[in-house]
Amino acid sequence: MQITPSEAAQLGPLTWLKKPAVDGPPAQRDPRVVERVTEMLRDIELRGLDAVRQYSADLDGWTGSLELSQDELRRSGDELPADLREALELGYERTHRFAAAQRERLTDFEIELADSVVCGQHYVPVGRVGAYLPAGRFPLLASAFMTVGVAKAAGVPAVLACTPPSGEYGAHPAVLYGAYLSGADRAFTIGGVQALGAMAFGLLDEAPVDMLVGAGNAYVTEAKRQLFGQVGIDLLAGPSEVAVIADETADPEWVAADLLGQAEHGPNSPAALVTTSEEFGREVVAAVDRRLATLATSGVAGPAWRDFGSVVVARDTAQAAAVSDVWGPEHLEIQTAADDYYLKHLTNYGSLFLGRWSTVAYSDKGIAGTNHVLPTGKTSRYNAGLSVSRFLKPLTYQRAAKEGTAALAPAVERISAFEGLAAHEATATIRIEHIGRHSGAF
Ligand code: HSO
Ligand code: ZN
Repeated sequence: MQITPSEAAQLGPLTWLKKPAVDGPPAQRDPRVVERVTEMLRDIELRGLDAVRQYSADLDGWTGSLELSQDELRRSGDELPADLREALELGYERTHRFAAAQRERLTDFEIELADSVVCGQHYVPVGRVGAYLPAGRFPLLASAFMTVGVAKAAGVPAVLACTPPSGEYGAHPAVLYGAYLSGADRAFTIGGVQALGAMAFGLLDEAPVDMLVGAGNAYVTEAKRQLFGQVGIDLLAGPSEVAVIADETADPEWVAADLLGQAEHGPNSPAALVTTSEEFGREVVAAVDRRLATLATSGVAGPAWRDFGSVVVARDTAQAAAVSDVWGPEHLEIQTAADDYYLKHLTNYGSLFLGRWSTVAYSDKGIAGTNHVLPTGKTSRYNAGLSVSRFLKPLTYQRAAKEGTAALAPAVERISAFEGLAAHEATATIRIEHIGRHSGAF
């Protein structure tokens, strides 16, 4: 749980039943990664596709074709077991329906702020988006729904998808099937920094992408950070996080299972329980240890829990909510007798899972429908997860008729004159004078 000592002091006395072995948040931005990514991006910008091909061969062992045909994309599902294909189709469909519902609720509007002066706002999609679909330690099959699919639901006309090869076998068919379902316009077997560079520098399509989205390893995240500005991004994803607020009405085994459900993402994935019951907290600590003894991914989840796992007892619901809000975890589960209190009062989290029957993995896989590209590392203070609105620009416009001049021009003249901006002032004066000459003063 990422809470600084001074934040902890402000929260009042807390009982820690389990403290993380590592003091402070997971390390960020290794300088060697920063330097390597800078070098690679410079090289890719300079040498173009030759550099991309060389990195693909050297780093990923891939010398095959970079682009997949639409036919290959369509046929990627043929290689999958039917039940997996159906599960993916369900994930795409639910994620798409939620994104489409978000889109419908973003409404354009016009408002007449003064007589004959209308201001308006309309949503216009970003033109070209590049999505990175990771397939490293674990291929996360729902990533395409969350990025490609949501961009398409927003109306983005051109969406490219890049996914790394698994050695000589090329891109993972299940990842490709996700991209196909999500409506990717073009798909490429390219991984890491070279994928992001190729999309951002316009090496894969007729123009550079306007925006890069999707999570990846430390190199991918650093490449997005360095390219930000030149292109837009969704967010910079750090290690996946989970917090559970639970009381004695929850089942300690379920809570332990849910904590480990994200701890297995990586050895520096924080997982925390905040509880109002000390006895319940102790039961969860014991249950996590028991489950780790047989968990297939305990090699990752074990160190994650040891180094970044926390169990904290809060004195009441208000303090539990305050503790959670100071961290603002990526995923937050609530399993208490007062779930609605938390929904009403919490302000910082990536996505909220209310009640014991909601669990993070339901959303992770796209089956629940909400997005799994979410803010980490305390960035939920100012950021929300990926949604259609990120791919839509709320563009504003105004339309003033001649009759609106009285409501606009005199005040603009006064302000411009005070600022000493004579040419600004003249843009108002010239209109006032026109009316004075042609139809008398207003
Ligand atoms: N929890 C990850 C997403 C994911 N996990 C997909 C498994 N599959 C980041 O929110
Ligand atoms: Zn996950």
